[in-house]
Order: sequence, then structure tokens, then C-alpha cells
Amino acid sequence: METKKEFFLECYKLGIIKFGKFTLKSGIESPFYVDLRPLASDPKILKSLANYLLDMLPLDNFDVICGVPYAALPMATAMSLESYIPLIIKRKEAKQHGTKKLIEGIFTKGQNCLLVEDVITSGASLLETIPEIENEGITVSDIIVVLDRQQGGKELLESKGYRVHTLFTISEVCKMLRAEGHIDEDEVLRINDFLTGNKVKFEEEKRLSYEQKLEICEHSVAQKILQISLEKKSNLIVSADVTTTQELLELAEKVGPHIVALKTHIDIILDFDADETILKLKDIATKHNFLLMEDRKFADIGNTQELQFAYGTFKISNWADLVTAQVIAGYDSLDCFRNVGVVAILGMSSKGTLTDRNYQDEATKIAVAHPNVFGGVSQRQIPNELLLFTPGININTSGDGKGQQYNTPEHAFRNLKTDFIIVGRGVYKADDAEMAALHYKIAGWKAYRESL
Ligand code: 5BU
Repeated sequence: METKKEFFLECYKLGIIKFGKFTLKSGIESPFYVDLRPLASDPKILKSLANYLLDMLPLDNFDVICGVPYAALPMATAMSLESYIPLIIKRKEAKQHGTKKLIEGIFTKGQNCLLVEDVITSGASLLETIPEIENEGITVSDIIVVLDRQQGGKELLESKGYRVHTLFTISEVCKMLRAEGHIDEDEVLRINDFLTGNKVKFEEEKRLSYEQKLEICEHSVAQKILQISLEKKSNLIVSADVTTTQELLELAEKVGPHIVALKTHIDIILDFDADETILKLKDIATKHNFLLMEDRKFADIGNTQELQFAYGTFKISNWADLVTAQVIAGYDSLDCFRNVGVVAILGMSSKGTLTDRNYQDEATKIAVAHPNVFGGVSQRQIPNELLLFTPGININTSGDGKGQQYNTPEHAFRNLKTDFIIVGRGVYKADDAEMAALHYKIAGWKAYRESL
């Protein structure tokens, strides 16, 4: 007999597992899809499978064997043929006429049944099937499963007193496929993420409301932006990527009532002047109660960043309430950002960004640990103690032809559990920037409420 791994790889050739993006019955998106039905079409494999399953536990206990319809029916049949344990058949629905029986075949009350299932996910379908067998007076002590998707089903059934024996787990399968080069590291990571994510969801993890975030986010800028958010019923940050002082001030005046912060790239202003540009911008910010977020994306050693932050033409430290910074230079490089809140760049929105999972995980550790950091920019969910800022939001388009990738506010709140959406061209390029800001404000607030 070949090894279990060799056997699995033979099965895999039949196309039983596919990797990509699949929507499950529950509506959840899964990075893999399993269908074991093709196994029944290869008699040699089906026979081997039956023997692998039968070898997993002592058989003297069982009087009958039953497969959960339909995928496990041929498996149970093959196991019956190999072991001489008699087969009973469970119907999917009771017959409309005649006996109305749910279990067919020869059995007597008090017999013990070995139940066979192809794939176990949440355990819900087994929990429906088992009582239907038990109602006939048959006991079910053991369930034998070909593949465990590791989404809580085994634990659930075991908590109800059933013994669950699984031939393969999805983690084990991934390891084998990775070793053979059938899937890449990214896919393995995605699957691991999915498996842990799903378990978390299983325990009903909810996003935190702004009120709850106020309780746990201690940074003064986090407190301020959350309070503004609640006062204005807005989570919108407009990115003012315009190139003259006049355009900047006009835009700030128009969108001011609807935003929590105005995001600037101050170095693109052609006619920057500390008094004309900044003093006036600060006045508008005070009048409409929003913060100034300079998207400087600092990315140097601490000493240089300190100079860039406090000196030069823009003297950012004089006026910005919050700044963005890379964490690429390490923890200490962030020490210089005093009297300001730092939003750390953990992952970017553009196509082909190098901020892969490993980078993001390491960057997130720094962001969580550093007292100057209160938020992160990411296209993924980040820990609750940080506020999440999501750029790349546009309702009307999916990209800009220059690598930017857009999502909707609904996606950002539902899937990423974001706290703030950042919209640039969706607002300042609109015919009526004020109306566009109002529109994004309403859409963002609705999406936030729905994500609670
Ligand atoms: P847009 O016009 O909505 O595409 O502008 C997005 C703004 O957010 C723009 O100023 C970018 O510099 C900024 N941005 C981003 O788009 N993606 C990122 O990952 C980060 C910042 Br970090």
C-alpha cells in the first residue's frame, strides 16, 4: 500500500480541491473549494479510500454503516464491501408515498452505526443527519470523515459526545501540496488566515463602535477624531490632492462641514506660503471642526524624519494634527513625532505593493507597540487598538490606470472593519465637490452602521 501522502496526491489529481476565491453556501468567501465526489469515479481510489477509513478505528463495535448523502454514499458502500459491515441508506428526504421511511435497508433497534461523511465544516449537516438515524432507534457513536476543513465542526460534534475520526485535515493537505509545489506560500498563508479568521467569526467577533473605540484608544488624536466622528456622524476624510493654495482653501471650505479630517500632500502646493496656506487652512479647520492630516509618509531614520517634520519649508509639526509614516526604519524612528498622532502605513492600496503579509504583520507589531501611533493605513483588518484608515475608495470606478485600486465604502466597513475612509478624486474631481463629500459621508456612515 502506498503512503497516506502518496494516496492523497493521487486523489488530488482528480480535482477534489481547488484554490482561488469561492463563495460558500453561508455567503462566506473561502480561498479553497473541496468536492470529494470525483473520488467515487475512480474504483481503485475508492477502494483504497475505503480501506484507509476502515483502518482508522476498531470495527467490532459497528453493526451497520451509513453514508451522509450524497457524496459519502459510495464511500460507505465501498467500506461495507471491504469490511462486510452491512450498509443502511439514509434518504435526503422522506418518501412522499408508501412507508415514508428516512432510513432504508435492514437494521434493528439498538444497533450501533458507523456514520461516514466526506467533508466536515461547521458540523451543521451532521447535526441534522444524526437525529434522523437515532430516531430509528439506531445509535451513532462514531463518525468517520475524509477531510476536516477545520472550521469548528469536529469540536462541535465532540462536545456533543460523538467521536470524530478524520483521515485528512485541510492544514495537513496544504502542507503536502506546498511540499509538492502545487500551491505557493501566499496561498498557504491565505488559507491559514481564513481558518483562523473563521474560528474568530465562529466566536462572533463584532467590530467595535466609535464609542467603544473611545474607551480603548488612548491617544489624544484618536480621542479627538472619534469625537468629531460621533458629532458629525461622519467617517470621511477627503484627500485634497490639489496643487494651489486657492484650490486647497476652496475645497476645505466646501467639504469642511462633512469631514473628520482633510488629508494633504503639502509638498504638491505650488504657491505654498505659511501664512496664506496654513493659517487660512487652520481657520477653516477650526470653523468646520475637522483635523489636518499630512500624508507625508515619512520613511527615513529618526533624525532625518525629525528635521523633515519640524523644519524646512512646510514645518509640518506646527500645524498637522496627524501625519502618516512608514515604519520601515523601525520602532525608534517614530519617537520624533511628538504632539501629533501617527498613522502608520501598514499596507498600501496600489497594485503590486510590496507590503505583503509578512511585512504587514511586522509593521503592525511596531504600530501597536509605539505610543505615538494611534492608527494604520491598510487594506486589511488591523488590531482593534488601532484606528483603521482606508484609502482607495471610489464609488464610480475600480482604478485610475496608474495602479490605484478602488473599493466601495461598503467593502471597507463590511470586510475590513475600517474606521475612516479616505476619498480623493471621488470628491475633488467631482463637478460639485460639496455634494460628492456629502454623498460619501452618508454612504460611509450608513456602511459603518450596517457593519456594527
Ligand atoms: P484617490 O484620488 O482617492 O485615489 O486618492 C487617494 C489618496 O490616498 C492619495 O492622496 C494617495 O496618496 C493616498 N493613499 C492611497 O491612495 N493609497 C495608500 O495606500 C496610501 C495613501 Br498609504
